[in-house]
Amino acid sequence: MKLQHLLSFFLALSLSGLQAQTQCTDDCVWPGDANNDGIANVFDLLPIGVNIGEQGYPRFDASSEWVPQQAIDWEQTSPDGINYKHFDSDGDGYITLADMNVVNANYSAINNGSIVQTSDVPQDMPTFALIFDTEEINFNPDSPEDLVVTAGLYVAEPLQPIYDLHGLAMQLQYPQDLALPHTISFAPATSSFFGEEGEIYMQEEEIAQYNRMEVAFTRTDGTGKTGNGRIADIEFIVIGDIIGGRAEQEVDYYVHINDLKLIDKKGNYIQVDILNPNPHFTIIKENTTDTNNPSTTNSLSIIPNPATDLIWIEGLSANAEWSLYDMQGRNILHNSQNQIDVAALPRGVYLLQIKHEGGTEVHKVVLQ
Ligand SMILES: [Ca+2]
Ligand SMILES: [Ca+2]
Repeated sequence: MKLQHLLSFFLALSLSGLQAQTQCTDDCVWPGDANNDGIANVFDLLPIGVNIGEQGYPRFDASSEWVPQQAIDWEQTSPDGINYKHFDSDGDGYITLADMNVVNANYSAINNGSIVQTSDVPQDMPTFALIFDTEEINFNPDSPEDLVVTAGLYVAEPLQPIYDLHGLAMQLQYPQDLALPHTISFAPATSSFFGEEGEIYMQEEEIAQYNRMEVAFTRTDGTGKTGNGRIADIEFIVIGDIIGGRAEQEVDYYVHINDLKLIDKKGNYIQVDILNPNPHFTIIKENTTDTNNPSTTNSLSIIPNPATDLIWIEGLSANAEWSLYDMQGRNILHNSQNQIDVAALPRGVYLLQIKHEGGTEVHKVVLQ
């Protein structure tokens, strides 16, 4: 620490003591918003991860609360112009894994993501792709078991590797009508050039209200890795009941890469060329003896939808039963009556699963 910084540090300490009631107004630290874009989410884990081990001025009166906090500028600034004080989420003067926990604590779902630009990218950019391990999967409506489909995240090509990759964060949009909450999970890939489990800090967040998974992978030892290939595995579970209740013979399961950031060991963001922003696989319902059985299609009506107080299930047979799930996958109500009292439930989106003699169908219900 240079003498002048030391002096200004103690001066600021005494000033901040005098101005304890004054709100921070200029270049304030919001604990967890490391990249200073207004919210705390997976993308903030990248600059923290790159700079683990760095140290600077602690914040006076530091807290991890989501309030703007006065902080003295550190001597270090990232390549994109962010002062390192923003990476010290908890304000203790050290950038450590503990600062990532503050991102977690102040996690926000507000940002709906920016659409990834794929046009006008230079030819020499490293590539990025989400590739499903299978293009088609068969589903037997007679024994509706859950389907498991895996995919990989691939970075760069053998002749055009990515250099010094330190971390990656992305938002993945999933189909609300096909993916129930908690049916998508990520893991570092084995034998990856980027590193394996244990070398990599991974955090995944589900923003069920926006049908979105957010994930970050960051190395924690300050090094970057050069190479190409699969760096992460993704597992998708498709609940058999959902497919069994649909009329179509083929159902496409699309995901969309909403936002993506890669960072190198020096904190520079690496631009990549996303090969396919809308990857998908197709679920093919096998022909069974009663393919034209109308009762296997959605035959019931949910009235009204959106609903406020009461929902009626029109056409519900005597021996049918239903379950209402919230978007966290919790079973809220279960019954067999043809009316549902939803007046007391929090407003939002729910999934109504109805089991009847013709099969199972799932309806999305909105309470407003
Ligand atoms: Ca942020
Ligand atoms: Ca810290």
